[in-house]
Amino acid sequence: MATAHAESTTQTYDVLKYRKDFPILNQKVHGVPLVYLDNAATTQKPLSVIEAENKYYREYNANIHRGVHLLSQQATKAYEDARVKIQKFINAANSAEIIYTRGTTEGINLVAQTWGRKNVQAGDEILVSAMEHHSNIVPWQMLCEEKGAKLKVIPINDAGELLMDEFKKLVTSKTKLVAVTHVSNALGTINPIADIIQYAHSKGVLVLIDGAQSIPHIKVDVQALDCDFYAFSGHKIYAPTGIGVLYGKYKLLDAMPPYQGGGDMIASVTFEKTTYAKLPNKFEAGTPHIAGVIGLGAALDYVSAIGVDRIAAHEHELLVYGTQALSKIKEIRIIGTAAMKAGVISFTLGEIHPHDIGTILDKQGVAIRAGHHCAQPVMERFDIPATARASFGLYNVKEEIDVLVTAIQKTLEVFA
Ligand code: C6P
Repeated sequence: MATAHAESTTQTYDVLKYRKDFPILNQKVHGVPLVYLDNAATTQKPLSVIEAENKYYREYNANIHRGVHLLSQQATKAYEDARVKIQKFINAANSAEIIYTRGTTEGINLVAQTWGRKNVQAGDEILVSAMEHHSNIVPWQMLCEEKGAKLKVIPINDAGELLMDEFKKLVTSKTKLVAVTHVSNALGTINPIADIIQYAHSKGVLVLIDGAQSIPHIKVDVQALDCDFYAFSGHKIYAPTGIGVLYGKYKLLDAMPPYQGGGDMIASVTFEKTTYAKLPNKFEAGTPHIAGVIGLGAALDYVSAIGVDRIAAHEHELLVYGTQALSKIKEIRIIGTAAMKAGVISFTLGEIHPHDIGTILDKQGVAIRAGHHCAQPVMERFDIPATARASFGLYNVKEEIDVLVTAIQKTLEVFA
């Protein structure tokens, strides 16, 4: 099992110091210390993020791009400075390629409804993988239904890895887009997106990457990857909910029609004709989530100060430790055993329903997610209704995995 960035740099990784930055972790639930292992659902927020939002509301709350007054100028500057931080974080060529969205879901819908409606015709094909989150399936299904296009699915093996030979066979002259996740939320698989992008481009096909689960764990360089679109959510990378990013290549975004109409996305409006603003404003209609943007900027500062590669190495240690520990429990079946994995362990426990596992673990202070993880086709592929899922963040420690193991053993006793 490997990660994309598994160099051993953990000697100086002061996890106990980082934990202190997250006040929420220091509490008891049901009378026992909280063990938060639901980071794939959402991550906790460090004080610097909470304080950045708080400072905005306390000191310079104002609408952006509109006011001549000082507070509005300060808010606009913070909002646009964050865009440059994001640009640097993912190494985009131009800050105008960074479009604020509500999250990954909205980013993918934006591409489907604008690029897709303009460029996809009857008989065209869109490729997704069998491990996609519903957010990277349903928008394409909606588009295909509207246009009479076809959605095709790249299959996966029993370990939860993409079948690359099958992928290559599925790319045809009708394929318009490959939309694939970088990291599977249900399996933890890290997909070989550089190879996928290279192959798709050799056939003249664009690629959208769902980066919801990769952004906090893998250093992303959109120019090196050469992806056409990359969508992610702030809340998975220690930022507030309700804010996300769609990266798109300038030329593509510039040629796309707007997504929503309203204030801030126009150059001029008359009843006869409206002209649209330049990028990125063209895609940012209405008053945005200004505080969220500022929080996202603070979160990227926080993560960058630690180093994404060092976080990845730490989480990889947890993944290896956790996989070994859970594998010793004979009733456990780990779903998702790819050679390249991020810090996600999905499992079933004998015949015990994952919701029961989640409930019993919760009583012991352990927060995990149970269900289909908005990836029902993955559950179908493995012939299970649901899994229990433990997922790691930069602040988790091995002792928490020990608590998880004990809590699972207690769950088995309850159902014995
Ligand atoms: N997965 C999970 O518990 P939003 O909701 O827009 O922030 O992210 C959607 C999304 C898209 N793609 C992938 C791979 C994801 O994991 C998610 C969110 C959460 O797994 C909530 S369902």
